[in-house]
Amino acid sequence: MHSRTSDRDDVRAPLQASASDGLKIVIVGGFGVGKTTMVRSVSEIRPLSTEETMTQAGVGIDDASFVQHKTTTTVAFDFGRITLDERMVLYLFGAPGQERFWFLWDRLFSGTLGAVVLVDTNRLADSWYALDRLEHHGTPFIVARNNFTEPRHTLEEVREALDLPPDVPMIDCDARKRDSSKAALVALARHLYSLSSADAARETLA
Ligand SMILES: Nc1nc2c(ncn2[C@@H]2O[C@H](COP(=O)(O)OP(=O)(O)OP(=O)(O)O)[C@@H](O)[C@H]2O)c(=O)[nH]1
Ligand SMILES: [Mg+2]
Repeated sequence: MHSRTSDRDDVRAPLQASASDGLKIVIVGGFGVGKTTMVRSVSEIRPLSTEETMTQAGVGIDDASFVQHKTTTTVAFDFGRITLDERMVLYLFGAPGQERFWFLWDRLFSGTLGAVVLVDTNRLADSWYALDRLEHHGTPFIVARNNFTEPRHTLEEVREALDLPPDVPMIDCDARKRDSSKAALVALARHLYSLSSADAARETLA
């Protein structure tokens, strides 16, 4: 297996000495929904990707009809980093989307604070597995709709279709754009913060 890196030239982003809190975040979702693209667009270091050329093994299993120009797929994980402030650093792990690599997911979730679930509303059912595993692990998450085509539904309609509770944040994003991917991570950080504040308030009241 070879690892491939992106073309970024702004790779000299040393970890600040003041950084003390590393938060592990995973980007999950169905096959070809844009997980690697999101890690690449937002990482401040040249991301590690384990992309391999798609082979016959995926024929009849992976629906590539929505991602016709896609020639590679993640076979282990993507890794990137983004500094939130002087102390906080996010470590980003993009999960592999092809079903035969799903056995890696449970390991990837270990020590994860939260997740961004990328969904393509043309293929909503592809998100079931991610949502199921996150619920199983009790990992907090937000849902980011990666708009490959002009959206035809409101986010509330998507919430209903995915049967998501009202407190799960949902946003639109374009995984190819750094600002948009960053906004997804900020939404997740806010969500995690509000959950931990709610926990602290409950403990105080108890
Ligand atoms: N039009 C459009 N294309 C996108 C967007 N995000 C990703 N893509 C393209 O969709 C394809 C799939 O993206 P990847 O980032 O490889 O998807 P992935 O989820 O990592 O795929 P697997 O690891 O194989 O599951 C690539 O060709 C991207 O350039 C988007 O927001 N809009
Ligand atoms: Mg990928």
